[in-house]
Amino acid sequence: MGLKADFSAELPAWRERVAKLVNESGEVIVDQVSIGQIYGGMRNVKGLVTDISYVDPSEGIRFRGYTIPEVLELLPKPPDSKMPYVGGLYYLLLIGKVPTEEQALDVEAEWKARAEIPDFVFNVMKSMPRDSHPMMLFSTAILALQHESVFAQKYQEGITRDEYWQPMLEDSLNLTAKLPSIAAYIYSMKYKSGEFTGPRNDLDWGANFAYMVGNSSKEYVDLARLYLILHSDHESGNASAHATHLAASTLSDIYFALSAGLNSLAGPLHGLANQEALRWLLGIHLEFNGVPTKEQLYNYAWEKLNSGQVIPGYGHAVLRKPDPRFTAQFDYALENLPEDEIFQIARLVFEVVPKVLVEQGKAKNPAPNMDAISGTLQHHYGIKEFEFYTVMFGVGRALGVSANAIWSRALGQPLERPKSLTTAMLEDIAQKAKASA
Ligand code: NMX
Ligand code: MLT
Repeated sequence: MGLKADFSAELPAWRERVAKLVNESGEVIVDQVSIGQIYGGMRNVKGLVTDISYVDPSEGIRFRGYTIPEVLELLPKPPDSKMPYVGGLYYLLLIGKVPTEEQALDVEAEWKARAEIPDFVFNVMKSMPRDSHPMMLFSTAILALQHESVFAQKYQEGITRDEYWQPMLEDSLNLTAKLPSIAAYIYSMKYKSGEFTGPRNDLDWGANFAYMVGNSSKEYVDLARLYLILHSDHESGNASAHATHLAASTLSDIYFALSAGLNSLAGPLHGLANQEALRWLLGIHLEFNGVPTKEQLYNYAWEKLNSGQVIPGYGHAVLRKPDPRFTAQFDYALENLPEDEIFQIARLVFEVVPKVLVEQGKAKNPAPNMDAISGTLQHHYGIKEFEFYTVMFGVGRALGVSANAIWSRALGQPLERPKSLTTAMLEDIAQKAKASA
């Protein structure tokens, strides 16, 4: 397998680099932590490392050093397509280099060869109540697949620590190969006829997702590729990446770890915000019987804030400017669906809501994140069942968190176990600090 050989080739230099850094500079202080940060969700505490992506507060995400426009420009694209192969993105995340077309197609071929899903996974999903949340079905299906884990089996057989990354890569390819089908099955079972069309061998991973959820138009296939790429990674501290990393740090396999990550993606302050954002836009459409005026929207936003609600899709724990993942989707909508009324509302919200949030003076970032717009595009192309959107986010996010999990194994990252204190201890520290000030 080309991907495995390319990963093997990268590894020795990385192992040497990390060992040198830790051996020579292990005592160097990187950050301090305040009582406010301990009680405040550890915001901006620098305690994690990844080389796969980095979020600059003003600029947004870079994947392996490349901005979103650069990624979309540089990755190989299928013939007549505006958006790249998602397999190429996975290669970039894993290997750190922009793939050739052959390397991107190699990942796509690996996924095709591993896409078949055992029947028991479908049976588990079928046995759940029909009104189950799609994220529960998605996470459960992934957990059921743990039965197939190569890592769990090899660990029992006693492989060495240096080899751990190999079955982790194997499991990650096996799992990511199946995700578009699992997601599309959930979509079909919950919202459509239930007659599931499996993947086609002549389509790439992103195009197959579009095909299986029932829209193979050129525009939607490109949007599906864009969506899956944009949602893949957002450095290591976001809740789904961190939860996946924490679970995997116990040497549990990627099935257990991704399921844990997805369970945290399912909260409204994280991935579920995408369904909430569309719900909020549709609510505005209903309330005003179309697109409101600026003034109506301004008052509406204030009403929501005054009733204690957050405005979904706005604000961010790290970003302090509009999210470039928002911008990429906004530009796609401007080009392809400027007349869509829900998009026009999303556009108006983008003009009005940051001003309202600034006036309220609470949110540190009044700008939109990617969830503010992602559902609007899906809704336009017929994926209207917004409870499903977080599953789509999860299909993309699996790429980033699994790439990180493979690298964590390869670099021998240990069990994650930070220290906690009691409130009395913190009060004591605070008192001593006051006394010595
Ligand atoms: N609407 C209303 N209030 C907000 C918003 C918002 N969009 N964003 C932040 N605030 C409030 C926040 O609730 C907090 O209030 P309080 O002091 O009463 O607890 C205050 O502003 C300060 O919060 P920040 O420090 O700016 O934000 P934090 O880092 O704590 O949280 C989010 C970040 C993303 C959770 C927050 O901005 C939010 O709840 N946004 C809406 C939900 C959302 O879009 N989530 C998706 C994030 C991206 N993703 O995909 O995961
Ligand atoms: C993400 O993509 O995970 C979100 O933007 C949340 C985050 O980075 O904290």
